[in-house]
Amino acid sequence: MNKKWWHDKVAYQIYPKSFYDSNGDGIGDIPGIISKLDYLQDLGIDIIWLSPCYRSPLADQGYDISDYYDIDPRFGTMEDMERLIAEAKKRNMYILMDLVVNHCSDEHEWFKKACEDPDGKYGNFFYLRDKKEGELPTNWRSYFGGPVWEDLPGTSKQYLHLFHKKQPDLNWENPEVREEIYKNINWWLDKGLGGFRIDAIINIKKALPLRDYEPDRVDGLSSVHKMLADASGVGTFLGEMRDRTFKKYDAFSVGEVFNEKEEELPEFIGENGYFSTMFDFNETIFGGSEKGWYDAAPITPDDYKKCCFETQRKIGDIGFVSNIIENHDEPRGVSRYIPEGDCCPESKKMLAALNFMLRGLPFIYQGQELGMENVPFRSIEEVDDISSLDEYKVALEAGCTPEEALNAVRRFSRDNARTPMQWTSGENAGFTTGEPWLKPNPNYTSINAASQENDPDSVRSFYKKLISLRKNPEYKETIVYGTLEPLWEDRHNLMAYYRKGDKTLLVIGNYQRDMQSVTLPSPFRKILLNNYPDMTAEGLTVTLHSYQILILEL
Ligand code: TEU
Ligand code: CA
Repeated sequence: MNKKWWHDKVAYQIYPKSFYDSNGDGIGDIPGIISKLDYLQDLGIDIIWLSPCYRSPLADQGYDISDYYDIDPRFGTMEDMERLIAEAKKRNMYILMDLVVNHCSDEHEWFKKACEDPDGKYGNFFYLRDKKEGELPTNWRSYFGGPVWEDLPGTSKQYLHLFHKKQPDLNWENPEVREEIYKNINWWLDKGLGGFRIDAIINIKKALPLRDYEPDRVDGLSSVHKMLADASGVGTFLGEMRDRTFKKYDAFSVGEVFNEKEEELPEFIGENGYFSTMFDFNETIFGGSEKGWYDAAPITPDDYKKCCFETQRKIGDIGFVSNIIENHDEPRGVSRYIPEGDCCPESKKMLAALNFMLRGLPFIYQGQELGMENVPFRSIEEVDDISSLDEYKVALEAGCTPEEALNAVRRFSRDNARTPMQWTSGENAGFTTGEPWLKPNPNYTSINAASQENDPDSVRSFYKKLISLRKNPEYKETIVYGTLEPLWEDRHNLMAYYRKGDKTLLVIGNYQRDMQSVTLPSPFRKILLNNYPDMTAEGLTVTLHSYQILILEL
């Protein structure tokens, strides 16, 4: 495998609105991020992905962009953004922006011009169809609920939106649209960005001609996934985008790719792939149901292990996958992947190490390093996220009681990850001096950065140790490039694997409350990491404590 500048790095995702508010308006901002760069550097972070902070009506929290060349005033100014890039550079850090180009905002000037003259140049920037009374162009259900078609204001046409109605889909079939997008990407790369995280990118290719699919819910609509499975040729767009933009800059790109076909992996992330890497969502989609969140199956430790190993096998040495425990669209990983009632510093550290030591690029989502947990929402009024509000409605319509519907939201709400970063035990978790746009998780009094930074046994300190292990010159080669081989794969509630390179490492996690013994295949030389002060061993037999994780050098 040809080595790339980003292979041995550690990445961190910031959700700007909830990271740190520098001016007391209750909304996190870029100057706030700049003031926390030292915190991130201390942790060992090299690459920072910012969720969108372009000009936006924030209908989907910035994933609806009205000006790709501007920063939303709520997040700061272009000067702030340039300063962030420069300050990061001083610390040998790279900034990634979020590339949201499947759709723009209905407040973007392209869309406004399309409304004024739907048959003109900008009409062809979108998917427009003539409106027919009592009939929609297709029966697809948008990701956020309801049909994907909406009346184009002031015209006799309708436009397509796979996401919210304030997120009209851009017509990638139109070369002028693609030119505009590449121009913008290069404009940002010229400013010194390290690259991009690429949003919802599989959606850019629609199956043409547009047609209906089998309905899958009582609303008579069909999931967008059916259409996407039927679409082919996205690679032509992705390859063109790579060649016209990222490649020229040796920029880093990480794709938000769902449902790629296994045989296409080399095209996506192999040598000269469309992207540098893409996220592994195998764990996050596990148990998902076509019916909605209320019907989703929980994931057990054995399932979690299976999902991780499945991805590792699939990718092999084709390329580099990006590993996550959570992101801004998912519940907190510790609440999801640790059996109920067992969330504690030990189990959080175990999960961290199991994920972090996988082959690939580790991404940490803000607050994950503190072990931040899901939010105990008391009512749906406390939820802001459009996706959660839709799923609540879907659950009620399917016959759930309000409590059952709220439970589904508690389990999966995107707001679980969007509450303010917990900096201190002070008011509003130290996130803002004003009124926060979303209430902090009440557990900030016990889970916060200030109390963990100087505690050698904190979850944050454990993350720091994991990061320094990955960067330790003695083990780096093995951890970054070594192969991954599962061990004792059929053992219940145990996840173990080798990392083999110039060293042989063994990661063993006791994924349960009860103790459990294993017999090592050979004696170990050194304990590289342990979430307990001790390790119980007799000869080759090791008895692991509740949720104990060991990284051993054999
Ligand atoms: O997400 C794309 C996506 O397909 C899902 O993860 C989606 O957010 C989820 O099904 C809703 O519960 C990306 C962004 O990460 C997400 O925040 C945006 O809302 C979405 O694209 C639209 O830009
Ligand atoms: Ca602010």
